[in-house]
Amino acid sequence: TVKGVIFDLDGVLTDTAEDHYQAWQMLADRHGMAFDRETNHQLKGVDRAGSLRLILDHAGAEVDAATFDAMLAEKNDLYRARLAGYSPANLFSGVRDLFAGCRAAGLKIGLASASRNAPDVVRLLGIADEFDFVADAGAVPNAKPAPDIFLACAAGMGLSPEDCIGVEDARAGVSAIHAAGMVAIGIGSEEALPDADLNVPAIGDLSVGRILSSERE
Ligand code: B16
Ligand code: MG
Repeated sequence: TVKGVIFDLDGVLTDTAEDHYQAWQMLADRHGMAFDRETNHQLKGVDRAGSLRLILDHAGAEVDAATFDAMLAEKNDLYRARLAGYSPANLFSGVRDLFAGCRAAGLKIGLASASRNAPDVVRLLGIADEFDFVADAGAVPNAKPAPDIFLACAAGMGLSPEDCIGVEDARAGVSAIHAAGMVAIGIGSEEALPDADLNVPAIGDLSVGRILSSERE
């Protein structure tokens, strides 16, 4: 039986995925590294250091540890500058209704974002109080596609993983949900997220009814 729904943040509840991309693109341009939107797909759901490693690999660049850390800080500054303009208007349409539906059905709501900035983002979106538990990306040993953050979120809500459903927009995230033993709902086409148990084009297309029936599909 479904008792909780665990949401990813970037690309699921709001369009920060685009801001992450723009910040990485600016960093890559500044440092003369080849990078584009296509390559960016591999970064979705991947944590900050993992993303930079992929970008450096793709560009065939190598940097020392100090430069690596400086680049991480530089990207985060670029990203946070974009967040400064965020407000509740940046919440994807349908999220509030979906959360209300989850509550009415007695389901708990959790957040499992790889982003260290997630607590700030949900505050800016005006939904910080909607969550029964917000998992801390900095406190789990292994990033997505490892199951750690989804398991930590289920535990934080006092639920067993098999009673939770995960909602993700990234392949690494869908893998993490499955590794945690949960049903995975993919926000995106079957082509983009072939491993999801149910695909919906956008969060606004998801209802509590579909969440509850996804378990039986
Ligand atoms: P930060 P999610 C992920 O968030 C993003 O998809 C990914 O692009 C980003 O690099 C990662 O968070 C780390 O974010 O640099 O803010 O710690 O999709 O898991 O909500
Ligand atoms: Mg995401």
